[in-house]
Amino acid sequence: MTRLAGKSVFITGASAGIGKSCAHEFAKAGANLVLTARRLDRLELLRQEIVAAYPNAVVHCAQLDVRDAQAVEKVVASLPATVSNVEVVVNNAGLVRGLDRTEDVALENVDLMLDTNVKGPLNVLRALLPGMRERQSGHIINVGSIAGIEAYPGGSVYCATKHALNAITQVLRHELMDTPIRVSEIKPGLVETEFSVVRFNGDQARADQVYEGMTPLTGQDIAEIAVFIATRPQHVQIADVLVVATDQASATKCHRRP
Ligand code: NDP
Ligand code: 8X3
Repeated sequence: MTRLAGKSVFITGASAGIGKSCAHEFAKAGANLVLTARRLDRLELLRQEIVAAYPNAVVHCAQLDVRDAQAVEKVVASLPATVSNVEVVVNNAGLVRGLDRTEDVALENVDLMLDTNVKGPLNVLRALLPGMRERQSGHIINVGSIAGIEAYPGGSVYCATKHALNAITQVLRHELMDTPIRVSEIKPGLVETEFSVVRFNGDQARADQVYEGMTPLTGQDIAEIAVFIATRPQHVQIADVLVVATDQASATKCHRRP
């Protein structure tokens, strides 16, 4: 039995990549899950996979676009009793679009990234934090990025969103310091998920080039870290984890084999 047994874990962006791996890992740790994303069909398939692997797992799926504050409130307000006391929230939903110079970024992509990566986690926190404060219990795990502490050409908006999330994480630690609620951030470097396919608008070949000649992290690597963070004793708050592939030195430097 782990410290997470029977606890409710709310994951955003659970339909793919890191969020999907988190769903598997938290289920393995005995948690009850709330899986959210826009693609409900994927969540339902994931629920079936998890229940097949862990027959006692409690899994609640909800279609959710984190950009929609009212929808977030509605999903949180209608959680079934088995998962309504959310103990851990993994603020993972996020995306990048394009690699354009600052002056060339399409306005719709500016909004898309800011709304998803910054307003999204804020919407989720606004809905879940009051309950955590009331219960005097909870753990916020934000999925930031190496792009939240570094910057690279073509990343003005995405890097800005992850720097903003880093600021939000730090603010929360101040605001919640006098409560038992913990706040953590994981900042991954290159993780091979659907992230780059989304960045390059479905261009799989271009996405593959991002990881060419190097061994990137996997969603599973990040999920294991998330569960590690969530299973420390109550007095231990892992504030910040920067995790990169062994082949990666910085946001812009990777060792690539021919
Ligand atoms: P994926 O594209 O594989 O997964 C992204 C997830 O976010 C999907 O489940 C998607 O679900 C969800 N999502 C996107 N927009 C929304 C939205 N508006 N509302 C709800 N869910 C949404 O990428 P990753 O798993 O790699 O990305 C997860 C997080 O990790 C992101 O925050 C990303 O910035 C961060 N990250 C990724 C790195 C990488 O190299 N892959 C490195 C560092 C950080 P759906 O489309 O069904 O809504
Ligand atoms: C994802 C990593 O370097 O593509 O956050 O921005 S990077």
